[in-house]
Amino acid sequence: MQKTFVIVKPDAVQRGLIGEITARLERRGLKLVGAKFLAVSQELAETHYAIHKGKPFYEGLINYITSSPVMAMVWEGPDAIAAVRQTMGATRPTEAAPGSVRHDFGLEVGRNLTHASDSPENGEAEVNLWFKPEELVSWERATDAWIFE
Ligand code: D4T
Repeated sequence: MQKTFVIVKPDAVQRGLIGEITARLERRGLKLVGAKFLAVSQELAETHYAIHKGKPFYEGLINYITSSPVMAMVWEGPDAIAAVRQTMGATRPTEAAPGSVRHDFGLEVGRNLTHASDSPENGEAEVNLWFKPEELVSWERATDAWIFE
């Protein structure tokens, strides 16, 4: 089973969308295995977005993610990385598929509501960056057999 890392970003938290976004992932059948509500430090933001350092939008991105609390989560499921990115929609809300989170709630790439890991390697690295092993919960869900083949 694959794990993926999700952030409900400051704009989505401020807009009261933690429940809406979480509900969409739950409804899809993904399983929550870790969650925490936190203020992102400058250091954590810079490590998480290290790949974007030097790009024109980098400073704005760091300011945005550290501006207000976020909800960080780990979700599990078959092909969870692809499934969650599909639920979130394309990075630019105006390119996101109708019905996706970014389409339904967003307009601008710099206020795109969520983050979701984009590869198994990044997923693993991001889970390890944001969560200690003991903060992840391995659990049996009563509906697993009706969702996972
Ligand atoms: P995140 O990482 O936030 O889930 O976004 P994506 O994985 O969908 O997209 P990304 O890594 O390409 O971009 C990271 C982050 O930077 C912001 N951004 C991106 C921006 O403000 N302007 C831009 O032109 C781009 C490409 C949005 C997401």
